[in-house]
Amino acid sequence: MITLLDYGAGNVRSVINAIEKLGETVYIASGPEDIARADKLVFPGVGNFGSMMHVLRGKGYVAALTHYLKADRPFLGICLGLQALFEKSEEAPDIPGLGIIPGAVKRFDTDLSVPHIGWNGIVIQQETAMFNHLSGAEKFYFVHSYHVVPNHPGVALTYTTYGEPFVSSVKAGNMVATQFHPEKSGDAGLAVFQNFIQPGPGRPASIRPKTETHLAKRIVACLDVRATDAGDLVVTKGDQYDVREKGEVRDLGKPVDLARRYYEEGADEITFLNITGFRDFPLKDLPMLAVLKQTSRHVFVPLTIGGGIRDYTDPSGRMYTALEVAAEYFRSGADKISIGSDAVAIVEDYLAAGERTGKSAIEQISAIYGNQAVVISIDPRRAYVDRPGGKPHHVIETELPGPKGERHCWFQCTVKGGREGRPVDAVTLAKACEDLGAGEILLNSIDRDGTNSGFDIELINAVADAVSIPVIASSGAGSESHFLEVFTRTGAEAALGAGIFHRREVPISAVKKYLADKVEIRL
Ligand code: 1PR
Repeated sequence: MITLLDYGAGNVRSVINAIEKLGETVYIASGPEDIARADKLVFPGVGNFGSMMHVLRGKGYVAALTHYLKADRPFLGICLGLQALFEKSEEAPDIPGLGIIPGAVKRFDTDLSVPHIGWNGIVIQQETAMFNHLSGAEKFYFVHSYHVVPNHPGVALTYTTYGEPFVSSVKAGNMVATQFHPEKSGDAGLAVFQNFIQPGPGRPASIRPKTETHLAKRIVACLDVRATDAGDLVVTKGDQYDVREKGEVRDLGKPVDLARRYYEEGADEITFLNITGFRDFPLKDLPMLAVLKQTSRHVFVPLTIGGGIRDYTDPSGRMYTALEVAAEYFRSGADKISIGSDAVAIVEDYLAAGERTGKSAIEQISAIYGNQAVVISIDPRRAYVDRPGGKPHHVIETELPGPKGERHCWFQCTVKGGREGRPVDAVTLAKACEDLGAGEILLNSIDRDGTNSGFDIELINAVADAVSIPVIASSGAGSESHFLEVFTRTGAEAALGAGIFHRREVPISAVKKYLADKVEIRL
């Protein structure tokens, strides 16, 4: 049996699912005495270093953990469960860590996007059974803005490169802790758990000289989900956001089945968008939560869910905050939530007030679950103008003239699934959301959605050049070469496809095969 330390933030469900998938039982510690009794302890952490240490102290876990670790008992720390082992972190300079490993946790100091999100390699530095049955060439899923810097390099188990090499896991005796998320790293990650649960006789992956690793461009499969008129929850797909064909909602399959298929085909991430979330209240929409719960039992790559994440008052007058909605999604297996319509309202208020209030959904959710957990889904449409001046928007010169031959355009944000245009542009919105604490931009295009005509390169460049957080390019993928184009002509770190995957026009595996010798990807 594995004891799991859950201090109440983020997605421990996926760690439980991964361990249970391997046939092992999980006992969730409910107090320090459970740590003392554990045979093998897993400590997954997400969110903020300061709030984690605060909760660990408040619940009396610090002494129990320190005692457990000093006795060299089997321990697997994940993400913040690694960072907690160090003396201090730049994320919360006044709050001490456990101090088991001398050293500090530092923020990435790089021109690259921060957080470091996605699949990156490892270079193994110590003999360990933790990587039995692996070659060492696999990629693992990372999502973090801070990394550990041990005083003594001998504790490093692996290095990974993001701008500079950093220590991506440590090992000392029976204590192993990884910055990457084995529970989100597909088969390679499951192998790490298996080796922790019961290391078999397999050959350990070989130690390698310190070489560079590379972050992969991500291929994301997106499932737009809604109920049909008959009330069945289905994956649908629009043409420029119109999901009806001959009056009926297009039904392209069951959400859980499709998500599983895309995982098996090699999707690096899966996104569910509850596309009628703007009018239905998701906490009443239990089937959507059930979809997430079932999916996360079998799918071990990151799951994002969007739709309806906003404050809400139900007919009885009960008020729900966006944070409560997000928390329910995280508890059900989501790694990230995506905010669409509400982000536009938040940014309009922020621009009008000229300062942060700390009260918006973006600020509140990122403060508790970390910036990486908050994705902003933008639904822009091109608005053509004759000339660049005269508009308070980010206007670009375009190679795709408008209906009257206009040579300039801006990208107008919309809400409610494209039904309503707002007076804010996608570039301004993305920058403001980054200021407020968002960790990633999911950049759709109503003009390209469902057209199979390729991504809107001008839109993606305008936004990706303006922000330092990762941008997921979305809308218009129709062939393998469109993915190559978006990765070579823009700074997008991920590209999303929906229709081509649902209609089986091009499988994800074919996209990856096509890209394999041209851009860095995870195979
Ligand atoms: O506003 O916070 O409730 O979130 C609602 C979410 O639902 C938003 O993220 C919004 O983008 C999405 N949404 C709302 N209506 C639609 C619709 O299609 N009628 N879908 C919709 C948006 C865009 C992508 C699509 C890509 C790729 N769909 O999700 O998957 O365009 O498609 P393609 O590869 O087939 O071209 P809130």
